[in-house]
Amino acid sequence: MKTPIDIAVTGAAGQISYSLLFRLASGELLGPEQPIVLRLLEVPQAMQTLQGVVMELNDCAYPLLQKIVMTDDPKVAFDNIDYAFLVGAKPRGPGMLRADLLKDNAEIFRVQGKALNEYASRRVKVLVTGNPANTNALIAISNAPDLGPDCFTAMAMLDHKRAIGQLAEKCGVISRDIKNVMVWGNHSCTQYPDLHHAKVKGLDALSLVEREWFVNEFIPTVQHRGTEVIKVRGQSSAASAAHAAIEHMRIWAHGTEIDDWVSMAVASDGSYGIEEGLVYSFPVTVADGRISIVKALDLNEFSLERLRLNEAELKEERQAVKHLL
Ligand code: NAX
Repeated sequence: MKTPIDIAVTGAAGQISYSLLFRLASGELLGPEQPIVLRLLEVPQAMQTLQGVVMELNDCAYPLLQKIVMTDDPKVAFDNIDYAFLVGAKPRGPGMLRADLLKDNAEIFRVQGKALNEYASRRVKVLVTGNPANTNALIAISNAPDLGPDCFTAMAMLDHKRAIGQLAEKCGVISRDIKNVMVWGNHSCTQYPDLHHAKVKGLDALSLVEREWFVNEFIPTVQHRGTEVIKVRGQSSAASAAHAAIEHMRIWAHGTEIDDWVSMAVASDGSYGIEEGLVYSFPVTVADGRISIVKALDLNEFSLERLRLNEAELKEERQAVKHLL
């Protein structure tokens, strides 16, 4: 039997985790041979709900699930972990300003960044899902100097999958027929889902759809998909977000396909003129656990303008939390 691998999930009593935990426990991330320990972090008020979720996990009798740790202490949650799904964050309350939300959540990620720095394995892979995900990841990076930025990412995978879903529907193909879609920038309505390099069954996507559809339907649909799901379902995206989180980590652990890339928010290295250090979604490839930004793609003025808008928005977010960096 292999040595178990420890995976931390924060916000473990929330709705994304209600889908995520059961899929992790069944072995979807690391495969059917790899035992795991789940280390679940919540706030004290949510411990009873979390207890109920743990009862259900136990009731599944998953053969790979070696142990479950429930805690409200980040030190315990992050002890020697190799993977961290940072899902927990405060939702935006009624009348709450975006700046207030940024500040409240920033504090959570300052504390968790410090705890990861001290207690996590030196090769930990951290995925920030809790919003505002890019800036939360930036705060965690700033508070984890011994780990370094390469250990941290924020989630753009749901946006990436939404873009593939929309294009597949439009072209009447299945998702597997689509390659090289990308989503640039911030996980917000400013994000830029880009089809300029996308292929559908090997053909240029933009030769198959009208430019009008790309600009006036595709881009806004992907940008506002989260709001639309809330309107129709009455609750924010949960199962799709959990799926995206697993896909993101699975690809980080096992690599991208040879002829494709995915979108991940990582610390910018200055590529495409995006200020170094900002956590920004780029097209990336992954090999041997290392993420590389896809370089030197041709971008027209239409795309560059949208990339700059995202950069400006992320700089504004950074400004709002600068006391924590
Ligand atoms: P829920 O409100 O259902 O769950 C959040 C959980 O986090 C709660 O149980 C809460 O008690 C817990 N929590 C709060 N502070 C915590 C702390 N300091 N430590 C540990 N746990 C803490 O939200 P859910 O629908 O699960 O969404 C979670 C986060 O994901 C939200 O911030 C949401 O905005 C964000 N999303 C991000 C997406 C992305 O693509 N990056 C897409 C989906 C989702 O909207």
